[in-house]
Amino acid sequence: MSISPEEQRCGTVAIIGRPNVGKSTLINHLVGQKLSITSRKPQTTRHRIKGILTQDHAQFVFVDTPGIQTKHANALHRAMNRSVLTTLAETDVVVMVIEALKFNADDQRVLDRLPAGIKPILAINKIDRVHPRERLLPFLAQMGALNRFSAIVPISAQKETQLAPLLGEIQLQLPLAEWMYEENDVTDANERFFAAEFIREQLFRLLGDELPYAVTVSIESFTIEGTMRRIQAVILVDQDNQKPIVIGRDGEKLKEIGQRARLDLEKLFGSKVFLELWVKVKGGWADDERVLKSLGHEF
Ligand SMILES: Nc1nc2c(ncn2[C@@H]2O[C@H](COP(=O)(O)OP(=O)(O)OP(=O)(O)O)[C@@H](O)[C@H]2O)c(=O)[nH]1
Ligand SMILES: [Mg+2]
Repeated sequence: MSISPEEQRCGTVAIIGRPNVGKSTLINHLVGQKLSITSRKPQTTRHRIKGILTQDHAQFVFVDTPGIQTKHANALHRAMNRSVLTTLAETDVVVMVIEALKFNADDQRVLDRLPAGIKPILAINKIDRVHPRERLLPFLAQMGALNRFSAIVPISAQKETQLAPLLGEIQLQLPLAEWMYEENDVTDANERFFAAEFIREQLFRLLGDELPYAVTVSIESFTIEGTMRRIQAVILVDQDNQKPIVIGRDGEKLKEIGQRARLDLEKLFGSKVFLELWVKVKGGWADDERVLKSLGHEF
């Protein structure tokens, strides 16, 4: 069925919230494809990532954002927080994600930072962890009493519970506008970007508690040879002593990182991927605006 341009709704939907509440997981499950990397550790997302869903009359352009935080203060984190606030200025709908039964000082700070006049939709995530479900009722009442939200929807992003009602609430706020993307588009990011992100995801998942914050990934070359993608990537670490940890004994760790990232990339691209990984020391990269710019952060 084709929808005439006059009937189309389209808009950007910013997904905001403190670190680790499940923003990226939500986008991936709304769009139906893994685009945004996730981990059990806070501040996994460093870039704004768009995920697009077209359904009936509506095209939702979701924008994943880095968790708003105040604990770290290097140039990377300043750029991350600023990018969230820029997103809000350009956005049609705001969805704020929190964890069920946990509304803490960091959540309050996210609310306090919102420009006056923005009434977000509140998505109360991870309700699969709440037993019995009735325990949610007083929490729902408490959130309602804040009088800050245009709607409140309890969900489980991971189990895909109640995502349809959430989409319904978002759709009510989407402006009448012609679609910006093709009906089947899921993202506007390029393959190079996903290569760097999917490697970074494995660094977050496989490298202990501190190291993920001291590493990043730079794609040195990306070529398509027939149906195969050939990718050369460098993992940048902050200090000499971090390099052997990323490489592991007999290179085992680096091999595992590469294998997992490669499988995810092959799924996303639908083609064979040949991935070569190196580790390099670049002291102070997270405070070097030139390096950050080259990695796609905006200043
Ligand atoms: N039980 C449960 N866990 C979830 C749910 N949604 C997300 N998670 C988990 O919560 C953790 C954080 O998820 P992310 O999607 O990376 O969170 P985020 O808000 O994007 O985090 P940052 O990018 O660091 O700000 C991961 O371990 C997810 O698997 C959910 O509905 N239920
Ligand atoms: Mg995230």
